[in-house]
Amino acid sequence: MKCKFCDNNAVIELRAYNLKLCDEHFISFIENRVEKTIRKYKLFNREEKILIGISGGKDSLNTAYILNKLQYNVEGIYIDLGIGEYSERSKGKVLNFSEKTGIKIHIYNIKEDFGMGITEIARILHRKPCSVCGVIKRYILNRFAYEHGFSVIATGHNLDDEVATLFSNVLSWQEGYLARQNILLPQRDEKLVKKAKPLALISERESAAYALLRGIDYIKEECPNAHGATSKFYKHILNQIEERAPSTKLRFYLEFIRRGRRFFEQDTKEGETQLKPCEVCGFPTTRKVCQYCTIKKEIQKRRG
Ligand code: Q46
Ligand code: ZN
Ligand code: ZN
Repeated sequence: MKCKFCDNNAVIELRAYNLKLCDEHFISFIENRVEKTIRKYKLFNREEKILIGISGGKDSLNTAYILNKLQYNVEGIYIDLGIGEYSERSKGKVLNFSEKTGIKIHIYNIKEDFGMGITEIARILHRKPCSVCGVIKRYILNRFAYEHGFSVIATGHNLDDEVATLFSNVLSWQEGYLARQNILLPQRDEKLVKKAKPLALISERESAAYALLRGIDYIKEECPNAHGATSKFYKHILNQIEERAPSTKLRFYLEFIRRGRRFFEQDTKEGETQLKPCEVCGFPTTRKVCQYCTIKKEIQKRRG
């Protein structure tokens, strides 16, 4: 199997693009695709300060690596969720990556805010860890970015993540979520930093191959709270469809972004809930007190 562009042996076949590529051409294919995504969807420019949410997994480390390589102005933030050994190991990978690449990565420990990790917070509040975790991570990313002068937050969401979310939202016609799903989430409030997904058109498999070829050492195990996530089941089904009909995932997602999304956007625009400052922290929310402050208050009350 020869590379489409040179005489070297191909190391990967990308059926969605009908391409077989050697390692060098695969690496430049991925980097060009990310650069094109950034330009086409106007995610950010080289003057902007970009904060990358880094978990220690392949996608977020790849995002940092690629953006840095493309000479964007990036720093990362690792949020230590206090999930036992999993957090310890992922933090180790992140520190290692930072040392090797010279990319600055801030470490934020949620224990400083709550006195405990995610699993314990969820147990005390009788909530699912991932729902509490999502609220806390989103809040910290935004507040940190805002307070440190970043104009954009980049996350490592890949094509498979995006397609699984889209599939799930379509199955139950979640109009509000469909209206908000995009590669760029613009700034809706002075204190709400815009969010971008530069890897949105890179599949999970492509991302794993890129990390491998670039020698990026990432955490392979999953968070212990991720077990049984519906998104995993959807990804599995979508991969079966992709196996039979290559490029279905990409088409489903891109056609939604190009053509489908706007219909949901129009429907929800008028009824869009107004953001107002949280009475406790001042960051925008649709409630009187934001979810983050509510969780914090509840935890403080239970701890006495
Ligand atoms: S870290 Fe947090 Fe994930 Fe773990 S608790 Fe759930 S949301 S699974 S990306
Ligand atoms: Zn080649
Ligand atoms: Zn608040």
